[in-house]
Parts: sequence; structure tokens; C-alpha cells
Amino acid sequence: MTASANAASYFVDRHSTERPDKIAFREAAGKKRSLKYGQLASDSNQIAGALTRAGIARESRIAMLVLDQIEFPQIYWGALKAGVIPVPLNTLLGADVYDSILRDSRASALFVSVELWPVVKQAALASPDVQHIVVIGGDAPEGTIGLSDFLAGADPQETLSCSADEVAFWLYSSGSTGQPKGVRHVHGALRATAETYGSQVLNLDEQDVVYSVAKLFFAYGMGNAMSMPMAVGATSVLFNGRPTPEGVLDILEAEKPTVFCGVPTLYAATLAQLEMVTKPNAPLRCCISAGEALPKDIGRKWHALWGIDILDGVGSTEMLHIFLSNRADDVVYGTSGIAVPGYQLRLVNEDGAEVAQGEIGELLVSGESAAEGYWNQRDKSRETFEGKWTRTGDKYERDQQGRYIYCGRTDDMFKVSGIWLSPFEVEQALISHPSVLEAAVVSARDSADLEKPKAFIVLKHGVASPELADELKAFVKDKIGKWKYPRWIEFAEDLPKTATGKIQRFKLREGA
Ligand code: 3SK
Repeated sequence: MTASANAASYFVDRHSTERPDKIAFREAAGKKRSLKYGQLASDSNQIAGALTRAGIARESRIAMLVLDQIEFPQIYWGALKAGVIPVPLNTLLGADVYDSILRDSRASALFVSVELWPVVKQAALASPDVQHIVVIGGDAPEGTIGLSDFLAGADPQETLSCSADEVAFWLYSSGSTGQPKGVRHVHGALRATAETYGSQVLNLDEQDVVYSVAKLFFAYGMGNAMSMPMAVGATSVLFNGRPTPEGVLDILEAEKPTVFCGVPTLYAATLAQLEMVTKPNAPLRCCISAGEALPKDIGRKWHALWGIDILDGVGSTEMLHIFLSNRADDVVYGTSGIAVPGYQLRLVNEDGAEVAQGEIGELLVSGESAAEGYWNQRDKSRETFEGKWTRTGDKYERDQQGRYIYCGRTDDMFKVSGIWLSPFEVEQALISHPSVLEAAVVSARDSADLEKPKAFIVLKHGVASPELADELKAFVKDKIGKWKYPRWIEFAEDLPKTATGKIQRFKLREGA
């Protein structure tokens, strides 16, 4: 019999003989539990057995509304072992979205952290498909069963053999524009990301301790904090709370990670916090950023403070993880770097033809980790997955050295006086002003119904004033060009963002 390509064989079972006593996961909060590789292998067998006993058949979906805690990997890998498809859900959504995802996925079971039960309760109890509601932690509320009772007495089940092309898990992507789509990923995709970005860009090894602010339900977090460290037998630090700059600094001090995976917003806020408190003592060797392009100034300030760079990279739920990135020995802030080994990139115009160096085009990517398609959304699948190429919806140009420079989302770009304007370029200019913490730029219409840039700004400290708005407009004019300055400036407490910190410009556009 050929070796099984079930991802659980590679990520879990292999370690139960090679390093059973090595800690795979360590919780940074609450009871601060840890989970060894050997224990994870047997716990996931137990979950697989319990799923089968409950009549949850191969290829059925189970929804996971689970915080970053050790039950997440136990349930996820247990499902893969049984051929059941886990669908980790964003833990920050509202009741209506859970309702539509449970209906869309037709999940036959829901695993939910007790803290999250109130928000999903109505949707779960009303779902025609959900047959089992398994609650993690606390007392099981009426109509649910606790995880330990669900598992009690089940016969452990070994990893089922399957091909690398079999669907392993789904992730719901709402992208930056709204409507969630079920993105179907195959078993082979997890290993593809670990063997490309994980080992060839991050250079992860068994000694590493990884801390990711992006949660496990999100593709970026799942790779950073679960599959990539597990591929090399490293340790991942899990934190079940909301990431804040204070919390990040505490975890860096207490857990001593060697690899930190952040997002630009949190890097910016952590740098602002570090203006007021002492830098923690942490053995960081590598910091990465994704979710949205990292403003130059943030990278430079971080480097000045820590002596190491932030590797800015680009990934997507559809590609599972990062496929375009800076490298430790070649960081140029303000660029997204070059293709990660194993991926190919193209920049194309509206007719699908390659653009020349220096011209802006949409980024297309090809690589082993691409999703199989969206669940039950044929038109959207066809628009995004074109043969071996996946459309990213991001606009880029290439500099003379072949590095990719982010220009904005396809639908965020607009023309001012007939010239393309990249909102991102204006935002970068605004962020480099000492009073600005975050900025988002969208198109708005002036009294002549012409498109012009409008900025939403979060200030670092202090109070907004009409003089500051004028100062910022002049600052942008001087820095990047007279026609690019924001004609209107609105000061805000915060900006609407996705779970990974991508600014939802469509929400600001609606308001503008
Ligand atoms: O959203 C992103 O930018 C991202 C980055 C890395 C991996 C996965 C995703 C979705």
C-alpha cells in the first residue's frame, strides 16, 4: 500500500515516535496548559473515533468555533484523521453570519468554546443540519454535550488513508468585501506551505517557539501557529484573547518566542506602546507581517529597536499562506519582495496580457497550496481560479530588481485627473507623519462629481484640530505629489478591519 497523504500522518503521527515528549502547544493564558506531540497524536485518534461513533461520515463537515486553545489542534487533526472536514470559523463574527455559514456548509456538528456559545446558540439550535453541539470548557448548556462526554468510551481511530488531492478542510473567506465563501483546501496544501514558506523563508526548526497574533481559524494563523511549527516539531504559543500591544509585549517577555507573526496595525500600535514602556527581553530571531502591506516606516522603526527586520509577505485564504515575501537576507521596506520558492507570479492587465516592468497589473499566482475552489459558488470559482493560476485581486508593479510593490486592491484603485492613484501610497505618506497612527484612503466625489482621495485617520495621541488636517494635506503634497493629497480628512477612533487587520475600505467608501 502506498503511504497515506493524509496531512495528519505527516503533521501529527510522525512526531509520536520521533518526539513524543516535545511540547507542541503552550497556552499563554488561563490554565496555561501544554500539549505534547505524543499526547496530540493519541487525543486526535480519540476525537477521530468519537466522530465516527457519532455517525459523522467521511467528507461531512464539522464547524469549529474554537478559541486558540489546545482543543483546536486536537479537534482539527482528529477530524482529518477520520476524513471529516473541519471548518474553523472566525470567532469574531455576528449571529447572522454564523447562521448563514452553518446553512451554507451544512455542518453536521459544531464544536464551540463555551465563551462563544451565546453568539452562535440561536443559529446552531435552529440549523437543520447540526446534529451534535459539542461544547469545550465549562458546563454543557442544554441541547449540547461537553467534549469529555462526547469522547468518553470512544475507540481511538487511526489515521485514515487518503490522497493528497482529497479535501481536508475549509476556511470561510469574507475577503475585504463581505459575503463569506467556503474555500476548500486539500490535504497536500498544508504540507506545500510548510515546505515552501515555512522552511525556505522562515527557516523554522525544532528549537523555534512561534507566537502568532493571527488566530488559528485564519489561514495566516493556521500556518504560523499550527501547521508550520508542527512540520518541524517546534512549539507554538497559543493565546485565546484579543491581541493588544500590551498583551503582545507581555507574551514576548513571558513566553520568549523566537518567531513573531504580526500584522501591520499591531506592529504600529506596539511601536507606539514601546515609546512609553521598556522593550521586553525576548530572543526573537524572525518577525513576519502579512494581512496588508507593511508601511516602510514601521519596518524601519522595528528594525532600529529590535535589530531584526520584519519580513513583509503576501498571502491569501485561497493560497492558504504566504507566496510572495521579503527574505531575511534581502529586505527592502516598501516592497513585498519576490516569489516564495515553489510559487510563480504574473502581473496582467485587463486583457490578461503581462504588463511591462514599472506598469501596474493584477497579481496572479500559481503553486501547490492553491484551493480547489469555493463551495457551491461556481461563478466566483471560475473568476478566481483560472487553470493553475489564482487571481489575487491585488494590484502590483515590479521594480527594476524584480521586487513587487503593492499598489492597492483592484477595486480600491481609482483615477484622479486621469492618473491612477494608489490609496496605499497616500496612506504610507500619512503614516510617516509623527502624529498619525493609522490611515485609510478611499475615493470620494467632489462637487463636480469627480473622484478625489479622502483620508480617515487615527491619531497616535492627542486631539485632532483643523490646523492638523491642513498640515497633513501639505505634508502629503510635499512628500508624494500635489494631486495625491487627501481633499478631505476625517479623524476616527479606529478603522473597520477584517480579522487579520486588513482595512475594509469598502465600508469607508460607503460612508464617504
Ligand atoms: O490575508 C492575508 O494576507 C494572508 C496572509 C498570509 C496567509 C494567509 C492570508 C489569508
